[in-house]
Amino acid sequence: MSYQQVTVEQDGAVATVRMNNPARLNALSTVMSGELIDALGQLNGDESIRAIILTGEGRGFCAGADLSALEEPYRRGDRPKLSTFLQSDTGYNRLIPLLAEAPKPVIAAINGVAAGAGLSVALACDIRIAGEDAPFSLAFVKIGLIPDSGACYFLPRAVGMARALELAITGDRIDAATALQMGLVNRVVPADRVLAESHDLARKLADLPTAAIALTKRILKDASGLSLAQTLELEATVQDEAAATDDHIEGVMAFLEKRTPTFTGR
Ligand code: T3D
Repeated sequence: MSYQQVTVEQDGAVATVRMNNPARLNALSTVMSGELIDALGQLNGDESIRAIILTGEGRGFCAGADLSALEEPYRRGDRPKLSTFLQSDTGYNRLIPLLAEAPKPVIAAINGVAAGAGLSVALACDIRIAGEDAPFSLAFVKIGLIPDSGACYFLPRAVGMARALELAITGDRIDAATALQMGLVNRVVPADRVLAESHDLARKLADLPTAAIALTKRILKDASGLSLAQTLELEATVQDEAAATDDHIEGVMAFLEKRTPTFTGR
């Protein structure tokens, strides 16, 4: 996979996708979002890849939408309909499900600032590991916009409605320690350990039953709006899918035979 603003590296069953426009703190241009969509689409369909890391080049993770693209039309007095972009082939509404609904674990290795849609992108990943000096800002309100790219879905689920509302309507910058304390990120590590820790976790996850991980991701999201009775019913249905995998048989047999299981992801 060869791109202008994204790089993809493979190390065994782990792929690292890197947003690569460091001069703009990896702001999401339409080129970058289109390339992310292409890369993630391919990695999601590649059975040999069993965990994905998303990170940024340089001192930023992602500074949100590339605002420089709006300069020309706004100076001309144009008022582009942003929904047209959001719902386009290179728009965030295509990108976010490729992260959140990937049939394998996705780790955001947050190497630096995550702002606006850059924070939304991190929230769409399954696990967030942040450097201790990484700041976070839901910057949308500072430019008169509402949170998009799934932030309205993921943020209250991560930090609760009261904190989500405060972050969203102030756009205030918070540091990594605060982000950890409120549940916005899973771990904070020294800045020079972000990628190494993300790799260690990705490798561990890649050795686990990938199909069960994919089903777990799906059911936890689907169950969040259901009653207990509906959840129990859904668990029973999805458990049949999990039990039909080779990895379920392997896990049970390995336990009974007192050996280490070898999971294939199928
Ligand atoms: O459909 C749509 O397009 C709408 C969707 C919108 C989704 C959104 O994401 S809205 C929110 C967009 N993002 C922002 O508003 C954040 C803007 N950036 C900042 O507030 C700050 O840059 C940061 C807090 C992220 C980092 O601050 P700092 O002081 O560490 O760095 P800096 O000096 O501001 O930025 C470094 C360079 O990156 C600078 O370029 P220069 O002056 O060195 O040539 C800056 O202009 C550039 N940059 C940073 N963010 C963006 C950007 N360029 C374009 N777009 C950006 N979002």
